[in-house]
Amino acid sequence: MGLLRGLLESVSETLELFYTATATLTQESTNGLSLLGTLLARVLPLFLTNNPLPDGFPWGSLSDTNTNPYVDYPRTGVVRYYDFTVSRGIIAPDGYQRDVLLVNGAYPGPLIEANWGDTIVVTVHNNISNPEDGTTIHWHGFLQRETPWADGAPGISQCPIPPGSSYTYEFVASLFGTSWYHAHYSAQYAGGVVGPIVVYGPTHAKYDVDLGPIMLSDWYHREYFDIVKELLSPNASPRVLSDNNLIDGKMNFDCSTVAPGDNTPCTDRAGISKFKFQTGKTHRLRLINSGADGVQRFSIDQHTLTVIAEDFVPVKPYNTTVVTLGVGQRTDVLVTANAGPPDSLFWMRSNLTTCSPARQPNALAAVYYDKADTSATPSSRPWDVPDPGTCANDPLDISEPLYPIPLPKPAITQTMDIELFKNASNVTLWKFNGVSMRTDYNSPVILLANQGNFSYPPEWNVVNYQQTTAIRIIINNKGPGPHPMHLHGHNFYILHEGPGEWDGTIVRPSNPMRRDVELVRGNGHLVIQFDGAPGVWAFHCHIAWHSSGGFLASLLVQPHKVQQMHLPGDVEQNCRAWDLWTKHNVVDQIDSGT
Ligand SMILES: *[C@@H]1O[C@H](CO)[C@@H](O)[C@H](O)[C@H]1NC(C)=O
Ligand SMILES: *[C@@H]1O[C@H](CO)[C@@H](O)[C@H](O)[C@H]1NC(C)=O
Ligand SMILES: *[C@@H]1O[C@H](CO)[C@@H](O)[C@H](O)[C@H]1NC(C)=O
Ligand SMILES: *[C@@H]1O[C@H](CO)[C@@H](O)[C@H](O)[C@H]1NC(C)=O
Ligand SMILES: *[C@@H]1O[C@H](CO)[C@@H](O)[C@H](O)[C@H]1NC(C)=O
Ligand SMILES: *[C@@H]1O[C@H](CO)[C@@H](O)[C@H](O)[C@H]1NC(C)=O
Ligand SMILES: [Cu+2]
Repeated sequence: MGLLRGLLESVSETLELFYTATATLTQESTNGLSLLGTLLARVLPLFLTNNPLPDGFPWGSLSDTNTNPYVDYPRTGVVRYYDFTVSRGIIAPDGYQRDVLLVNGAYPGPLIEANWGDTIVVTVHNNISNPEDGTTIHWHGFLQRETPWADGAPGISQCPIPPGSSYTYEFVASLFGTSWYHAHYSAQYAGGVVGPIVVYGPTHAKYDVDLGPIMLSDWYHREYFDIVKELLSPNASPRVLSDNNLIDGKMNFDCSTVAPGDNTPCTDRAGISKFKFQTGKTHRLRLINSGADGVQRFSIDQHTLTVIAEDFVPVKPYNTTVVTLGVGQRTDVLVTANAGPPDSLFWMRSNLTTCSPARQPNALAAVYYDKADTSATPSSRPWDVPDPGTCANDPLDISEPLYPIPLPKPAITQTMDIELFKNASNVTLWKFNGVSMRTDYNSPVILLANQGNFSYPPEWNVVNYQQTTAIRIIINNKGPGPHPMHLHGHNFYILHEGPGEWDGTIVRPSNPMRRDVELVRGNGHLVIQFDGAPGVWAFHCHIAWHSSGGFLASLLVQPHKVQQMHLPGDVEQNCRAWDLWTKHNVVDQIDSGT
């Protein structure tokens, strides 16, 4: 009896630690220079006004219903410049102190903003020292038409940026909506190199307040390098447990659960994210799963979510109480603050699903209406929507792109299997399309293709489609876990997703859903198709640990056109700098490299 009472007391004590809105740490000690998730975070505008295009919106009469964004976008001629420095730092996002990697001293990193059709230029300085390491940054979801070398995948579209060196990425924001950037070098982004991107564009859906990015991320107390090293050691378990779950980089942690002997500084009630809602008004929330592994289920107590975009694709609005996001996916939702009087406050929640190995799966943030006391702790009840346990995305037939595009006839249909295996040294790795990928940082495929060299070592896992552009891929997942499949440089059509083998059914062929990431469930299939653009495009599982374990293919599309491209001199110059650095330093490439 006494034991039971003790247990119950410890459970309610734990709940109190999580469910508290009073922070004990400063924002700087939890998140460096980031203000996301604080009451000081900027509310975003409807578009950036320093734009020379005349009258009204910068995109003129182009809209999200009348324009095929893969063909047409405004050529604004405006360039948005950013300067990023990637450095080591020490922060405690959930109270447990960690060595991390920061962009401009912030976790999450600074917001990139542009209008639809602007050009984004980011100069990245690699200031990683003690120890030094390479880096690259990928601009998730951008099409990189005519600029495939700006895609940020090491060994595929560029050499890593050596320590002490800089590299400038330049690309057009030809799609609009919500996205993010992250390091693509090893599993480095799990160490903190992530940040949000907003491309302002037309929207048929009306809202009053743009609350900006809400980044949902599982969080690990160990450094990414140590996790990968352990994962890729002989006879290791392929499961990696996350320690916590964050909203805009913040959450509380129960420090009494830290392993005995671990003397890392840890503080209870570090502080959760807080958001202000204007009573009666409609807010746009830009949800981004920027985690390393976990599938998120997002909700706000007593509020309906109206989904208006998924990834960079505006969709016909639909209402729901919970949205599911695999790693890399974005969902833009509208929320009206009409669930109570002006002094109301509610919990925002993001739960990792049952298929995401987690010690503490439930992230919390507080939502305050105008007149609510922002130091108070909400006591609202969650929606009663049990996790269906499929670890799949929400059903395909509920999301329909606003701008309809019928599915073209495929010129090729290919099957790619996902398999786990042990190599000759007993290391558990992934095979995708029969190969476990390992990149060569010093020889990016795009440079070789540009020089007319199309023969590569098998472990680079390059698939050359020659002249073919209408490419259909049937992905068969032979294992029990889900994988968020991400294709660089494209929004693919999603034909079907489900358990077992594909039966040939296509969901809404007149206008299939399009995205840049979609989950394939355990022991299931995912069928996609895309209109291939010239370039070399990584196609991989977005779970950082799986990609490290070789789960990546490089799709070489229209190689003859890649050969004719005029690559900027910086691409080769950066490879010379990387070659030089690797002559004097040992690159400890413990994984696939991506
Ligand atoms: C470079 O990194 C060091 C820490 O390793 C930091 O002290 C310094 O401020 C960083 N420089 C810049 C320009 O961010
Ligand atoms: C969604 O719900 C809101 C009320 O919260 C309602 O006004 C709106 O019409 C609904 N939209 C759709 C597409 O059902
Ligand atoms: C999230 O987790 C909380 C706590 O376990 C639970 O009460 C709630 O129903 C969950 N919400 C969703 C949408 O799964
Ligand atoms: C097995 O994989 C590990 C990790 O990639 C690698 O270091 C090792 O060399 C591989 N063993 C063999 C025999 O290929
Ligand atoms: C691999 O593991 C098996 C079983 O644990 C063991 O018998 C074998 O010696 C190991 N091989 C290597 C190369 O480590
Ligand atoms: C093409 O590149 C590969 C990988 O670097 C190299 O092994 C091969 O020799 C090259 N082929 C030619 C014809 O240069
Ligand atoms: Cu995976």
